[in-house]
Parts: sequence; C-alpha cells; structure tokens
Amino acid sequence: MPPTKRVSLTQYLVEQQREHGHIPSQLRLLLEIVARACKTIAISVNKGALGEVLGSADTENVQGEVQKKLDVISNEVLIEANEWGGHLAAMASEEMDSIHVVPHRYPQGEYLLLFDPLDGSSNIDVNVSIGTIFSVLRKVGHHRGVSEEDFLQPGRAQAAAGYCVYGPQTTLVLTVGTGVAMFTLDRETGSWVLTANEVTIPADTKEFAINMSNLRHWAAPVRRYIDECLAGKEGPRGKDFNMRWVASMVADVHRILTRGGIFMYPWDQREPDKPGKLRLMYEANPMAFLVEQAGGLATNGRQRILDIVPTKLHERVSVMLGSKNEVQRVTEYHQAAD
Ligand code: AHM
Ligand code: MG
Repeated sequence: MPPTKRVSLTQYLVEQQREHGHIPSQLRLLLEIVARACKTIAISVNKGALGEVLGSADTENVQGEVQKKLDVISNEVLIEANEWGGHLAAMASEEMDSIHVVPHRYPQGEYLLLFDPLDGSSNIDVNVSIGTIFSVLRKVGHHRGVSEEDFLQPGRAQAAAGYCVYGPQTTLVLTVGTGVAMFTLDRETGSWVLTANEVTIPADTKEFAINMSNLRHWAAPVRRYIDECLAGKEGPRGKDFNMRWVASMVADVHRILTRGGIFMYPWDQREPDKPGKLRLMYEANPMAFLVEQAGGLATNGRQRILDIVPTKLHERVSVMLGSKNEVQRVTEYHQAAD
C-alpha cells in the first residue's frame, strides 16, 4: 500500500474544531498536554526495573489501596503537566483524597480534569498492559473558586474523555463527542499519529470479560447471563463464547473498541453496600462516553452510566459495557429480576 499522509493529534484537533466548532483553544491545549503527559508516563513504564519504578510506594490512597511507585509517579506527572497552562480550574485523581486546585500563581481556566493516573496497577510489575484514563468536565456557573461540588456532574456532561494504553504499542484513544479516534505513538518522531477514526463496536459479540473468580458472589442476573454464555452452542444462546480478562480495564476496553465484546465488573455480595469496584468518575464515566461514542452501551445493570449523578468524588459503580446487544441483554436480565 502506498504511504498515506499522516495525521497528527494536533491536526486532528484543529480539524475537529473547524468542522464541529466545539474544541475551544483551552480544551485543545488540555488534550495536548494530557497526551504529552502520557508520553512521559510511557517512558517510565517502558524503563521498568531499569528506571527503578517498579514495586510498592509503601503508601495508601484514599480507598485504602497500597500505591505502586508508578501510581504515584503518574499522578505527579499529570498534575505538574496540567497546572500552569491556564486551561484548568482543578483536578481530581483516583490517587488523591481531595481535589487539587490550580495554584494561585497560575491563571484559572474553565475545565476540570479527572484521571486514574495508572489503571491496572496489579499488572505493573508483571509487564502486562496498563494505562491512564481521563475525563474532562466544564466548570459550570460563574462563581469564584472551585470545590468538589463542581465535579459532581453526570458523565453525559463530559466535554472529552480518553485513555492511553501502555502495551506492545502506546495508543491514545480519544473522544470529544464526535466519535472515537485512536492515535499510535511513533517512538521515533515522538508524535501521536491517527491510526483509527470513527471507531465502531460491533453490536454482537462472542467474547466476554469478567473476573470469573467472583462468580459465587454475583447477583442472579449476572450469573444468568454468564451461565448462558458458558452453555455455548447447546445452551439458550446457541453459540460458543470466548473469555478474556486482562485485569486492566484500559486493555479490556481497548480490545472491545477494536473488535467488540462485553466487559463487566458487577456489584457483588461480599460488600453489599459497595455499588462495585470501579470508580464512577475516573473509570466508568470516561469509558462509558467512549463506548457510547463508538455505538456501544454502558450501564450499571439498571441505568445508563452517563446518567448517574455522582454524590461523591470517589463513588464506585457496577459496570457493564461494550457491544450493544449484549449489554442490553444483561441489563434486561437485571430489570426482569427487579
Ligand atoms: P486500579 O485502578 O487500582 O488499577 O483498579 C482497577 C482495575 C481495573 O483496571 C480492572 O478491570 C480491575 O481493577 C481488575 O480487578 P481484579 O483484580 O479484581 O480482576
Ligand atoms: Mg483504575
């Protein structure tokens, strides 16, 4: 095939602004800075043991999870990169107890940035794909200052969302509400090159992703759905299913955006008061925005994830997302059980 003209992230953003007119310069700067920070994180990830970045940081985050060195490094990289540009009012991170307001020495912008700086922490030391997930909101209202309340907006209000997966390739996946685009990092030139546009998730799939070791703790509708998949050709679904579970949401969602599938991290009865494991604002919302923009669905079993109004920053949620017909089916099983 003859070489085609390469489109960079900058060119993509400029063209999106020209065509759709909704990437103001502050948002473009924000996305370029996040993408640059992801490059810095990718360098640390790639160094691994040689960079002394593996292992535990011997600290705990607000959710009581032991932080890895790379969780802490990635969080710092994202904060430092985003503080000075004048595009943000504040940031919130899975790894920080409370919001980080842009210091007074810098101008305050109109956007709010949320991130899971390093998703898939259990995979860091074993050299399996990990990633960064981010979500962008607008600060609504004209009040001075910024507080946690400003962040408590439903996912449908996101101005942009995306993730970067640090795998065999480093890939940035982005939506600004006009479809999903994928950029691959060209390590020789250091630039993000558009490698897939208008990404679409097939409506049907034969692949599911769930941590099967929790099977005995699931609610009946999730068990019913998985039991039927496992029954294969001879069962009610009349087809064989395949299972994948990377244990890095970024990698599992990336596979689904690439070839379809369903991903579930459901509520389970071990901790009945906890809605799920994954975080609504740092993981579920940005992934749900991407998945919907690619023609898929994302629910908590009962409700569209993007319609959930958060009540606190670190809120957790049950997640089912991916190929439309499968997510619809498992959601209907929940509704039937209700
Ligand atoms: P993390 O943000 O602390 O890395 O946790 C989130 C991760 C997801 O990426 C992944 O889907 C899930 O936790 C894996 O959980 P489990 O270890 O139960 O399989
Ligand atoms: Mg995570």
